[in-house]
Amino acid sequence: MTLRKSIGVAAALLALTAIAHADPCKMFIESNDAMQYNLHEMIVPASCTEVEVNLRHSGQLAAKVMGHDWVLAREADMSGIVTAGMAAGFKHGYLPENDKRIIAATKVVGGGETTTVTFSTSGLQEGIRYAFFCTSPGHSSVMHGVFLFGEPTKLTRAR
Ligand code: CU1
Repeated sequence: MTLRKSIGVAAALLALTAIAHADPCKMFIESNDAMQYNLHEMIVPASCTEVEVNLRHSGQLAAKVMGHDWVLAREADMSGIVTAGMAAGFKHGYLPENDKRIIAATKVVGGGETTTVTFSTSGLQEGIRYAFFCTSPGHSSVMHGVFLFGEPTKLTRAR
């Protein structure tokens, strides 16, 4: 391959990546060895019928030591799910089985790993405060954020 050709291929790949990231129904969130997400708010337009969330662990620590997941629920359900997840343990991805409060969840990943979850927005309502959080024991106090579906201005004041 000539240099010019490889530059052309690289440019085409970059353009493709830009298109993928521009899709508002596809979200990318990172986590690290310092027990952090890189986002504190995620807003999905009401036009999305499906949402794809990609969670990357950019650290190096193993899943058993510093594993992270991405779980979506109503904000009021977060602490209950986290407690039940802790009881379920690592073997079950720190998630209670068949828990209807969980809207979407990824598996737990360790450093260098990526995981994806795709879910329908048919169960989501505008104006409700949802939360995304990590169910690894002790993580949700830091690793959580607000998740909104549709116009943020329609958010009700009440929790
Ligand atoms: Cu975590």
